[in-house]
Amino acid sequence: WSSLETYPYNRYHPMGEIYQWMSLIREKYPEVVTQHFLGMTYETRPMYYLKISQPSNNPKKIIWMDCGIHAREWIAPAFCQWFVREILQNYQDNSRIRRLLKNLDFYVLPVLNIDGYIYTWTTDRLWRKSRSSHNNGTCFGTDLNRNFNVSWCSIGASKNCSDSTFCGTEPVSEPETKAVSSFIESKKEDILCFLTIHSYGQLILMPYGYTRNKPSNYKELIQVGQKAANALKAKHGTNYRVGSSIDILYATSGSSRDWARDIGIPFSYTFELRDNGTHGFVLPEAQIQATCEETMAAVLSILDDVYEK
Ligand code: ING
Ligand code: ZN
Repeated sequence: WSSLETYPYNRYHPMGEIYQWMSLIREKYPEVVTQHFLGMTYETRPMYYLKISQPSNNPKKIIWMDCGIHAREWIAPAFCQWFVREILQNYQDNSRIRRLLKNLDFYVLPVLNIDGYIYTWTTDRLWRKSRSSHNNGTCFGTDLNRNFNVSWCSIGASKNCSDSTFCGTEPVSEPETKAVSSFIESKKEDILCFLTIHSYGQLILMPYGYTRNKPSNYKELIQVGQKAANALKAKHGTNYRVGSSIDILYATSGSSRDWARDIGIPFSYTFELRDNGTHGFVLPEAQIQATCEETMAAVLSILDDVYEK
């Protein structure tokens, strides 16, 4: 590929290409897209998010979406890119997307765990964590989705740095989680919905993972999530389950989704995209398009709903 027009959204891309893609997107749509620095990774790579926003006089609520907090879940960054393209290609002609963009700003972080993502391309396809060094360089990586400051390392996480769910040395010990936390914290009054994209398992997960207590708007979260799963299934027949993390997956602490809900962001969901385990994290490129199409339907359903409420 040599330009945005030929960028293959149905392929996985190494990090260098995703950086280039972000520049091309911002250059092609300067009236609605800006690129912003969020922070540096452990290995000192810059983290950028894209802000998609139309100029307007009325104050707008924010939708946050991050992808690739876990390195090996390649379909997640592919979906963040797909989502950005769909919004930008359609906001002028498609009345549904036009209305969303009139009332909401989208903040998209295409790859949260950049160091880990690169490591899955160069060295170990199934790496999950970041790449920070621990115990005098004897073990590497923190599970960034166990490192947020919510019931930190109480359950479903490990204090042993060689484990794949190592929670870090203290809450928000990692530069990547610091960057995301402080940004979200600074905007939390305006953030309506927090979406974090993973694979695999075909699930829409709501808070909480660390307790069986339910968030105050549990019923509404379930309704909105179930409707999204129905919209998803209508595309290609893929079945998703909807529920609290601890009820339908497993107990976890220190996740970004639970943290976002507990600092007051009303709608907070984790998506676990395809598949159900046949290919697992190594989802074939041939499934990128269908996965992104159906996920787009689910996300748009959530956005329509949360905007109404
Ligand atoms: N699963 C998620 C994990 O971090 C999850 C599930 C997400 C649990 C968010 C709690 C909160 O373990 C994968 N596949 O990473
Ligand atoms: Zn994950």
